[in-house]
Amino acid sequence: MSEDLSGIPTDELIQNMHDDLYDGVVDGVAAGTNELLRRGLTPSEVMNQALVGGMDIVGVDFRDGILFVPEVLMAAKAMKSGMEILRPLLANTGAEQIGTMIIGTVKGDIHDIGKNLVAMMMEGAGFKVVNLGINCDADKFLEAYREHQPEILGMSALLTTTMPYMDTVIKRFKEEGLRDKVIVLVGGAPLNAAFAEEIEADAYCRDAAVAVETAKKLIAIRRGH
Ligand code: B1M
Repeated sequence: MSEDLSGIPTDELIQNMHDDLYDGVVDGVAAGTNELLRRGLTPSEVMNQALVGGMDIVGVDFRDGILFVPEVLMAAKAMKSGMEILRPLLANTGAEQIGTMIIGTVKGDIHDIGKNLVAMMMEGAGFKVVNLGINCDADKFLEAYREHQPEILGMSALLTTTMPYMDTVIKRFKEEGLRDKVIVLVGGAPLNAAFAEEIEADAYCRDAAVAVETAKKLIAIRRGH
């Protein structure tokens, strides 16, 4: 999709980007992202409609055994090319710094697209974000807590087999006497509010926008306003 995109209707362009994401065409996704921004779509609209929408289709065919890991990795690479273009736009809203968040994908799990999206949106909302990456064990979260003294600890898990590790992290924070000092937000496709409650996280966040809202709300409550 390196041709002139200006004549393609927006709906069709988004559809083409879904196809390019599905096929792992990095340049096509990057070019489409730039073109949608040029047309005046907001960075969030481009992210949700073109990128997340495309990855949802990949997810369905991955689940159904139509796509396999190598193809999904290519799709992830294409998605990241679009996210890189959006990152500075989402992260530079000039918002006043509200607080600090550490965030990581838990041990055993290497999915990082959603977690990175949450990190970007939190930065855009005025948080300092320390992104700990993937496969984070409890020690890594604890070390980062001690170094950065964040108000928010965010954890992401995309696998039903790794989500229980969030409980391990929270228990370690309790053992170290640190649990009450930090707001714990959790997210990822297999989670829900009941799970968050069960492991005594402060909240489950369905998506990045909810993570931002919830973080702001819980910080305000904690600060007493
Ligand atoms: Co994987 N994978 N994957 N995968 N993969 C899933 C998660 C799966 C649902 C696919 C499926 O079967 N339909 C399935 C899990 C099934 C289950 O456990 N119930 C699965 C599987 C099985 C696997 C492997 C085991 C496959 C294998 O090897 N046989 C393997 C595991 C590797 C491991 O982690 N140890 C694996 C590997 C991979 C790739 C490496 C190929 C690649 C990851 C690349 C990368 O991330 N760099 C990959 C991908 C891309 C997916 C799917 C297709 C897409 C995930 C994604 O990026 N979505 C996924 C299918 C799906 O989820 N529908 C799938 C887009 C992203 C924007 O959404 O991550 O949900 P999401 O994030 C959202 C919210 O969930 C929330 O906000 C985000 C933005 O709105 N959120 C948070 C997420 N984290 C948050 C943290 C917060 C708050 C909100 O903190 C406060």
